[in-house]
This record gives sequence, structure tokens and C-alpha cells, in this order.
Amino acid sequence: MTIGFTKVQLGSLPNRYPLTAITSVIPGFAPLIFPPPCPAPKSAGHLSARPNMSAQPSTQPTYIIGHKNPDADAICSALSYAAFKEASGQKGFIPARCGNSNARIDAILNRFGASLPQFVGDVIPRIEDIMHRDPYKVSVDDTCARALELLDLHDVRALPVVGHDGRLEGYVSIFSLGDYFIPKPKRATSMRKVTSSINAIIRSIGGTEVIAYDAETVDELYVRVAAMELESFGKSATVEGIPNNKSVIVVGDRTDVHLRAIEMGVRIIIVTGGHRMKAEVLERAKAAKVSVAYADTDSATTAWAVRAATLVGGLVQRDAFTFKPQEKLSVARRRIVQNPALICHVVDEDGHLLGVFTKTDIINPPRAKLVLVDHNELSQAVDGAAEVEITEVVDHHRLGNAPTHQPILFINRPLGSTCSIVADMFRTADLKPTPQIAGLMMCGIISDTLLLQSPTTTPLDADLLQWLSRVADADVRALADMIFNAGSVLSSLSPAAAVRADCKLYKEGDRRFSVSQVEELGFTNFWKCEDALLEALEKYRMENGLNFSCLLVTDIDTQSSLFLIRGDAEIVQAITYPQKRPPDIFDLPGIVSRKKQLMPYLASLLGSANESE
Ligand SMILES: [Mn+2]
Repeated sequence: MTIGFTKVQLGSLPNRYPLTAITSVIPGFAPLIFPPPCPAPKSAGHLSARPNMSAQPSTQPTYIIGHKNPDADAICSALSYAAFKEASGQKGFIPARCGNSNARIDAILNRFGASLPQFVGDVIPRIEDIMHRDPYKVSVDDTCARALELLDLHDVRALPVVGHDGRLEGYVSIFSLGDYFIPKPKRATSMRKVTSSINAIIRSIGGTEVIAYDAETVDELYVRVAAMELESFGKSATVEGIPNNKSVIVVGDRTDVHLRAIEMGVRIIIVTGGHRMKAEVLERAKAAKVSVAYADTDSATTAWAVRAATLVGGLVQRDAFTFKPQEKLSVARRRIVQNPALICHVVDEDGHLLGVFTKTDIINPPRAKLVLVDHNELSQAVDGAAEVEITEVVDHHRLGNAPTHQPILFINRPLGSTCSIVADMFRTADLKPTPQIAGLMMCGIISDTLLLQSPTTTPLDADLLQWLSRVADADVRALADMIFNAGSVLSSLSPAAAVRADCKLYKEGDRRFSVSQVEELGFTNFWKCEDALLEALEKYRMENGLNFSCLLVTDIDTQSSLFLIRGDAEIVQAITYPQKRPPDIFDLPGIVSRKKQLMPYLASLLGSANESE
């Protein structure tokens, strides 16, 4: 016997009616509806294998989000399920919505002092989701020593280079730096070259400044180690054609060389091995405006460190591969395939560096996660839902879900509202919602069940509503009046907006269609705009390339509906309900539920239409 939740591998056929995928009804057993979240091994492993390119790794939130064109239940169940997560100690969940509010939702939130959940227009993975913000970088004024240090310390292969204004200039890589430092016996002069300033050189060798002239001026200088006889030292300079005032002399405690170098007027003398220049020699250096520095390292090491003082600005590779933060990963992936770039830069409109990423980041990106509430069909979900990880579904509609790669927590119960499911979670887990959250859940139940009148209503909905009423200290009847009087959609919205307000897209066989619903107190407002609504319905159908579009106008008072349909003549003709106004307005007495009454009816029409084709 399985107690608690059943993990459903979502590869099943879509069904027509809500079904129970969670066996939480065994008396005496508290259902295990919130297992400890398992770490996703794939993404965890990936993150640890990723080179550490910035101080701050990016993290992705999990959005608890209702369907497009949200209704009260979609908004209230997102808010209350997030509260349930919080109350049961599960962190990192953010209530969200992917559509606009309406008068009813506003009235409900206002009544309980709640705010709208965060708007998430889409969850399409973009560059900004994978980039490393605040990346390790160097400035054009930094030395190669600094760049090499960063490359080594953080195990990366390239670093972005920024100018003084923060704009991206290019990048330096282990390959370009390696090329610069690898000995080239046939081009000895280039091996001596260092484009830098006296200050940067002293920084790079970790030395002590003794006398420095024009310390900030960047020059093309040449390093020479004076390890030869005095006579040879003087000659070699002439042979290589290096001007004396561009020479950096690295030398030990050789006073004769010190004196000769001063006489020649070299740029700087670096005395190595912890040795010091004699006081009287130092005086001469001052007189001749020759800079002097001391290094504790030996001559060979010092000479290398001097070369590493070359400023990054001189070695920048300008062919930086750049992206905008809003670029879709699917597009970026195609651009990257053929490009050998070691590092990808993300820049804003002005070219300021925002972040970096590598190919590894884009192959297996950390994805935003979604908990779908009050829907499970991707056609109704936030844009991009198919490209991210859906970790949970909490719903009370027919199954029309896409297959998933991993087992997920899937809760589908044929109750009157998603808020009922969440309220039942609170109660069975012995957690008491706040009066605010209890009030919001009441509104989800009242709104979705038309105050327990809809055929979707179960005894549990009624029971939960009573329980919530006590917790929230709110009167059910008063709330219902507020909810159903909060703005007639037909009198407050344009026909175009009215058909979009609570509109759901469906696919049955080859047919795509939409079913909208508005709830009114009486049909008076409807008979003022029926032609405009039919026109708006047709326009919506054309714009979305649908086979047909329909609108259920429900009168909450009499618990009956009018049904408007445009499109597919075969379907329209197959409708067996009486025509209220031919050819496209029908009378549906006793029909108030889109999901439990209308959808099964339409599905049967479509089923026979498909068979006859
Ligand atoms: Mn609902």
C-alpha cells in the first residue's frame, strides 16, 4: 500500500477529467505531501564542475505560478501555496503571476491587505540567467602579473579587460599571455620588451622604491640582466640597439655596473638579492635622474617579474565575443557552436561589462524552476515553461501536461479549487494559515465554486471553507457578495479585453481552440454588447490561428450560461444545445463550469468530429 504521494512520471495520456494522483485520503495517516526536496544531482554536479568565474554564483528562484489570464484561484493559490511552503520550512519559493490582475482579484487582495504576486512575463532562459555577474576582470592599467595571478587563482582561461570607464576593451587569455612570455631565442629583443611604468614594475617585482622619476609614465622599456663583465655590459647595449634611457637594468651588488649604468643614463636600476646601492652611488643616480629600486628576489626571478609588469592594455585581444543580457539562450547557443572563444562577454547598450560565461554554462544552464498551480497544460502556462524545470504541479483540472524528464511531485485532486487543495495541505499538516492567507484561500474557493454551487464542488470544499472562515474570522456570504459584485467584466472591460480576461487555450487532436468565461450577475450587461463580443471572439480566433473560439457567459444568480462560438462550422453545427440567437449564441441552462461541464461536452463533440473525418 502506498501512503502519501504518488510520484507520477508525466508521460501519461491526457485525460478529460481531474483525477486523484495523490492518495492522501487514508484515514489516520497524514499524507506526506512535502517530501524533503532532493538535490538535483545533475545541476549540483555541474555547478561544482564549473570554473569559478566570479565572486557571486547566480541562483535561480522557484516560482509558484498560476496560469495565463489569472483568475482569483490562480492568484490566491500561488500566494497561499508559497505561504504553506514557508510555514512548512521549505525555502526559496516566490509566488508569481504571468498575467494582469482584474477587478475581482483587486477586490480580494484589497480586502485582506495582500499584494499581487511578482509578475513574471516569461521564464525563457536568457543570457542574464547564466552569466556570472561581477566577474574577475583586469583593467588596461593592470599588469600581466595581476592577470596571471587571477588566472591561476581562479582557474580560468581568460579574463575580460575593461577600460577606465568600465567599458569592455577585449580580453586576455592564458594563450596570449603564454605567447608573450614563452622564450623566443630568435627574437631576443622582443623577449626583453616590457610596456609599463616604473610604478607598475616596482609593484610587479614586489620591490621597494628608492628613487623614482616619471613613475607613472608608460613606456616601451627593455630588461637587461647585467651578469657580464663591465666591458661586455656596455657593449651589449649598443649591439642590440636599445636606447639607454629605455633600459631596465637588473643587477646584484655590482657597484661598477651601478656606476656605468648611471653614466649611461638608464631608465631604472633594480638591485636584486636584497642588496643595497652604496650611498654615494645613490647620490649620483639622483643627480643623473636614474630611478632605483630594490628587490629581495634573485636577478633571474626579478627579470621575469619585470616583464610581467607589462600592462595588460598592450596585450588586449580586441575580438571579444559579446552578448546582450536579454539574448535568448536558444539563439546564443547557435552563435556559440562555431566560435572558438574561451570566454563570452555580456555587455549593456553602452558596452559596459555586466558579466561573463563559458560554453559549459550554456550547455547545461541552471534553469528557473516552476511550481504550476491551478493548471498543468503548457498551453496555459507562462511563456518558456517548456524550457525550464517544472518541479511540482498542484491542480484540479484535466491532465494535459507535457512529459517530464524527472519524477515530480504531481498533485491533482478533483476539488472545487486549487485553494481547497492548499487549504487541505495546511489542515492535514496541522499548520494554521494566517488570517490573511486563510481569507485568500476562502476567496479562491468561493470564486471557483460560485459559492459552492458549481458542479465541481465537493463536500470537502464546503468543509474547508467553514474551517478557513473561522481562521480568517471572515463571513463566507459577505465575501461572496464582495467577490461577485466586484466589477462586471462586461461593463468594465472592452469586448476585446473581456474575451481575453479569463481565456484558456486547448488542443484536441489537430484542433486548437480557446474557451473564455465571464461571470455576471444577470445577463443585462451581456445583451448590450453581444455583437461586439462575437466580433472580438472572431478577431481573437484569427490572431491566434485557432479553429474556433468560444465564450461562456455565466449568470451566477440563475446558475446558467450563454455560449458564444465563432469558427469551425462543423463544430458549431454539431452543438445540441438550443440556439438563443442563431447562428452562434446558445442557451446552456445549468451549465456553469468550464472544466467539469463544458470541456467534457466540447471534447465529445470534437471526438465525434475527428472520427467522422
Ligand atoms: Mn481553479
